[in-house]
Amino acid sequence: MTGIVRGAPVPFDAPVYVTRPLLPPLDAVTARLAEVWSTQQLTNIGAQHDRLEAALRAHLAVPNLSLFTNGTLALFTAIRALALSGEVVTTPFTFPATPHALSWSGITPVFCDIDPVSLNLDPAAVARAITPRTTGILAVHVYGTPCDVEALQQLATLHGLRLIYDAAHAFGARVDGRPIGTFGDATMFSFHATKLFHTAEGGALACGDAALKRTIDDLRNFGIHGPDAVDAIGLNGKMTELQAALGLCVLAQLEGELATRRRLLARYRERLGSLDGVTWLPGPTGADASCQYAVIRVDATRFGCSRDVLHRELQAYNVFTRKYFHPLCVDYACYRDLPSAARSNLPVASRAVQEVLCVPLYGGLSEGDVGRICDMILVIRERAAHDRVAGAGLASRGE
Ligand code: T4K
Repeated sequence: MTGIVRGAPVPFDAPVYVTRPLLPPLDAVTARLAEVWSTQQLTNIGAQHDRLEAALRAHLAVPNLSLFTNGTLALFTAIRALALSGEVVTTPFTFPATPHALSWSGITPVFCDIDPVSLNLDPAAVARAITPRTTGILAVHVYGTPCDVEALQQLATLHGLRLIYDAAHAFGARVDGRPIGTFGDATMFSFHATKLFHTAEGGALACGDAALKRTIDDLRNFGIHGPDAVDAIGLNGKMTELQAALGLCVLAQLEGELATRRRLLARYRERLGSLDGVTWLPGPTGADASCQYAVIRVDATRFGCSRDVLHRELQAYNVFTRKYFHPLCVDYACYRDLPSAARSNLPVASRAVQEVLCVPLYGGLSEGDVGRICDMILVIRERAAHDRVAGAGLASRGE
């Protein structure tokens, strides 16, 4: 059943999640796995790995790329390869992996506020957070929206800092045509199943410096430099042949997935683009966009109910949105006592985290599905307005 029956949207029969992985045809995956079986090489930088590394280097248009078993270990390795220590300035509006990669490396994350429009690190706030102990900036292209790369690079250069980008959400994004993985000293990508391009679990580091790539490659393999040499304290971050084989199959389907996501994003914007109380993040569009997430901001006063109420009410229709990245990292027990975690330091992030909502976006959805989700949002909004007049119900709930 579809659409609206007697003024009420009909819930989806099956749950609609914020995302679903791109699943290539099983035959294609089996054929690749047959190649792996024939070589009996399952990991330790085999043929599938090398093929995928080369294909992604070309796709992302980066000079050097190293594949990892997940994005978090790629981030750890970038931090070690660039010899960061002391304090690193970062954003509180991200997934836990970002600040954890610093803390796990014995570095103090120094959180600073974000830009009210892009929701990425505010360069002016970064400048204020730099101290003599600062060795780097770890910035996130959150939701795939590029950071102010120019301003951050200027700060890094001025203060002699390393600049690492967490581009977990920004696969394929560009800044005025320039590939996202070509900024800063190193850029991390995540290839988790929830990402546009994935290898079930996986990740990569891009960098401009060939010597840095060699260090990264050693560090992701226990620091082994040759048959008889271990030159550094490395970890095991290698991508397996099974992951790489899947990745090659996913990459072959990527254009189709992107085209669908672009259509779905356009449909969302067409239906909800001018809705009072709903703002769309102004990320890049067209070929420059990563199309990783569809993100709205809900202004409770103008919309009629809070983001949390909308999130909960959509569940009644079998639609499972996500409040990425709620709570802020500074609200985790492990960070809450840091001086930079003070709310007074983070007014913009504190507001944004109450308003953002990621709505479903993936190639398995149809434009009709997106239309239904928009109908549901509109009906929830109308009900909140009605309740407001009546002084009860959704709008008055303090969530
Ligand atoms: N930096 C940033 C900024 C990040 O966002 C992330 C990861 C990282 C670093 C670290 O990269 P990795 O080490 O993960 O490579 C998910 C992902 O696990 C995580 O990779 C991602 N960010 C984060 C934003 O989202 P959860 O806990 O929200 O995922 P989960 O399991 O609730 O999945 C969300 C929805 O996706 C499910 O409701 C259904 C669907 N799903 C999920 C999986 C795993 C599927 O349909 N199939 C699946 O296999 O963290």
